[in-house]
Amino acid sequence: MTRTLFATDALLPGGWAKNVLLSWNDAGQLTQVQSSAQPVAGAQVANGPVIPGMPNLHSHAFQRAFAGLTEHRAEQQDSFWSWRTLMYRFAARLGPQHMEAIATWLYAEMLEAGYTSVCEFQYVHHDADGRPYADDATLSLALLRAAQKVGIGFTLLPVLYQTSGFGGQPPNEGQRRFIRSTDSMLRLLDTLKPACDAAGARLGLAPHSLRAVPPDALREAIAGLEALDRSAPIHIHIAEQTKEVDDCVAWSGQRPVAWLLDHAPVDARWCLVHATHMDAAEYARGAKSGAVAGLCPTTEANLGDGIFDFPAWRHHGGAWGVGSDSHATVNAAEELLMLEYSQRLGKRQRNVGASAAQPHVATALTLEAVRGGAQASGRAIGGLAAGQQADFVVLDAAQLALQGLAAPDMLSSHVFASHRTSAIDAVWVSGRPRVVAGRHALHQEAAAAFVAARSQLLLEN
Ligand code: NGQ
Ligand code: ZN
Repeated sequence: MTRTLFATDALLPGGWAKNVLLSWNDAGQLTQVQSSAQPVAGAQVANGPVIPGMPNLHSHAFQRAFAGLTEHRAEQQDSFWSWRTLMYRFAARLGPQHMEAIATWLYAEMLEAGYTSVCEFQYVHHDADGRPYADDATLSLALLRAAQKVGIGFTLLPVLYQTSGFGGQPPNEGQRRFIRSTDSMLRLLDTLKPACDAAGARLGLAPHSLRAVPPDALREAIAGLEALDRSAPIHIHIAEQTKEVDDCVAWSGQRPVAWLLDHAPVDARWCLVHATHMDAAEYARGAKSGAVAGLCPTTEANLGDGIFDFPAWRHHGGAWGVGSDSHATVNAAEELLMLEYSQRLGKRQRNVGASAAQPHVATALTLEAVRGGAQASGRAIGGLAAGQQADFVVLDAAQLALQGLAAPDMLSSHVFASHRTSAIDAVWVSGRPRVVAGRHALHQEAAAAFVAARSQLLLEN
């Protein structure tokens, strides 16, 4: 097996470097990243610039199968909440085989689109009637198997979900498959830990939102997780919709991010997914907590959530990364594009995402999103440096949008001026090529199984 790759250009944590030799060990961990190197006889040579693989920090895999199917008027004024009603209807019919087929295709798509790992925020736990499966871990294990089959890095975040609104409102019918006690969640984590360890996956916990998890349960679940793994990742949906901010204020007198910072041990283990609606104090305190802001730009646009104030978060040194969430779009470059464009539209400026260190927007955003995504994943996938996993993407220097350009402009063209995945040549995870000439080995069979699963789910509608 090849354990070296030579690249004329590579994006290292400190910026672009020339003539880089990447070396890794049998475990898929980078052992050396040497710039200004000589091509080694026998080393494979990359077909274009090498960039770090992007961690996808937020996914609900099953939602891929109804992407595109809610883009029609269902109510006088559609919203996140009317979308959610349709999503619940779809989730109600899902079986373990559907889950595995959908996730297998989705994860192959992610690899082809520049993601090398994914955090799965997994909340459909029970059967269609809301009863636990004979093996309570059935649906989580289906996702883990899908990830292993296609070779994407994995962080499993089983979701705690107990109430339908602030102040302990009972769950509704559409939520029956999600609900579990704190004790049963801790038992599920115990069951999943050895399976995740054996698969090289990380196990964390996701309290769904402050709407869905009362304060006592939040405290007990985190204590239980800490007993299992003191540094495990903790993800939560926090302030996506203005209605949830208003409801939180009515319940507690505080906005959700402020409430969380005052009542939970928020630190670098945490990922605040959709921290969309914060006031100035929340931007400052949230960023300084060390938590990662989990941005899902295309989903947030698709659902009409609002615009995150990216410069404010960065001004306070906040970590951030991207997720594809509902998977209306599955493409790492496109999330960066949408993030940048939302800022341009909101602020009437250009190149908002550039930084003092990196004037090229795509370069700056890629490096920061990889770093934050790795932190949120709880795995050593933070870029092209010794000790990190050998997860990287080779751009296709022969692609029309890239031909003849300097490396930073090639990445800019990949993000801003190509037909999305078409500029990706190869994707490596843990030192193994999973995508070659733009294609995953399981592309065809996984796509066919996905379409069959989706057709079956739609028939049962
Ligand atoms: C989810 N998705 O859990 O899939 C949520 C919708 C909710 C997003 N927040 C459900 N985008 O938040 O209640
Ligand atoms: Zn989500």
